[in-house]
Amino acid sequence: MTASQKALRAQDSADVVILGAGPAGLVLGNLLLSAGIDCVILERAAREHVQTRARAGYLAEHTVRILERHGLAEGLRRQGQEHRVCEFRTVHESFRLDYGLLGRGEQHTVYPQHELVTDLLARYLTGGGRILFEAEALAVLDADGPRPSVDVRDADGRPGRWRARYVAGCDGRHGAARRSLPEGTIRHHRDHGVTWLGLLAEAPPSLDAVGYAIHPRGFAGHMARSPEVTRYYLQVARGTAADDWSEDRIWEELALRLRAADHGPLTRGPISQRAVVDLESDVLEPLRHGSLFLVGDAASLISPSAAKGANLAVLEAEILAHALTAALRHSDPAPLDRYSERCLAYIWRAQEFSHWMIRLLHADPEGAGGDSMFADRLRHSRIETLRTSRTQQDWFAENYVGL
Ligand code: RFL
Repeated sequence: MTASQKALRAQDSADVVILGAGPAGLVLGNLLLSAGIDCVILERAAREHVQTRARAGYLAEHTVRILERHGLAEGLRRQGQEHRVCEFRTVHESFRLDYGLLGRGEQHTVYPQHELVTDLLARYLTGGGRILFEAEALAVLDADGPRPSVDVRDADGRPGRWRARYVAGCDGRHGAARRSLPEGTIRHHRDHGVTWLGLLAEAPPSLDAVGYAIHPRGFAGHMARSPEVTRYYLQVARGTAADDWSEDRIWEELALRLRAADHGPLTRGPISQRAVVDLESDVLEPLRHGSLFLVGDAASLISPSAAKGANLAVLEAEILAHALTAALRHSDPAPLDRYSERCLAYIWRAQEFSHWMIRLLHADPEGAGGDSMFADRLRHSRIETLRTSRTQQDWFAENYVGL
């Protein structure tokens, strides 16, 4: 019998059913496992897909501390790279901020998200954790009652049902947890009117810093992922398809916006992945509906401009793990009652900073209303304040790395 066939037995159950094996689901699974809580993870994709999906890379110190606290940081300690400088380039000037010396003196650890996911998964399986791949959650049922359940479908389309005491929706923005929320759940949503072409280049980093180019032709970004791989972003017109740009055109435009002529050439290499990202944010309120809890991207989608999504996912997973342990081990429901409020405070703070970054890096989108020159002047002033004011730099550093 295959793992997914086992999922189809009618009476499968676990105290906590976790939907999704991203950073949120796997951190939660590991923490529950070490607390001796009976849990299972249901993951729609195949294991290979989960372990190779390149996404985030910048982990805040707070995130590293959580992972360390629970013995989950071995890989990132071994292979992660410390980053603490970002460089802003405009057509007028460029300046660097060593945020490791500003604010709280914290820095990022760069460690590709799929490597972290691979580590977390290995650890979960070694500890005896249960996980079903290619098991898609369809709906969470009876979340308001004492015995919720999750309808699933395996890769061959066969249905099954998992019974639970609690369900953790760690299945991202298009998952079943969000679809199962009652009518009237509040979803605060903002489309920032900006689109990025996200690129992974098989090329060493071109700068020893995160690079942010603020250019009349649009934003361009440079972020190291490893000594061999670099992520680049190019702001493109809404509606652009991922394959619309040739590799030559991409490198020329990156070089132009990052002002390679003044600062040195970019190290080119094959573009191995490309994706179009419309910058959008949303927050669901509340993050709890009866026995169903939203975690990570399922709780709040945050534009990647400030690299907060995976960091929030890990933080929320730890908060929920403690709360579920208190409820299931010590019959103390109070931390679960506080889960939504606690997490929303972090989420809104991260959203606010991410919004500030978007307005720093991009011109006002067309149709935003008002005088676009006015918005441009404001943006110029914002950059100047960041360049010249130590107070503003401290604020930036604290929010850039912190949560
Ligand atoms: P994930 O990682 O999306 O995992 C959700 C999992 O759920 C599965 N799933 C289902 N499983 C069962 N049934 C269903 N119905 C299901 N529907 C979905 C999926 O297959 C998947 O395995 O969510 P999670 O765990 O909440 O983690 C969130 C982070 O992945 C995300 O916030 C970050 O990647 C955002 N982000 C970044 N965050 C950072 O903190 N630092 C960064 O440097 C950073 N860079 C980025 C990013 C996101 C990016 N994209 C995707 C726009 C760069 C990019 C390009």
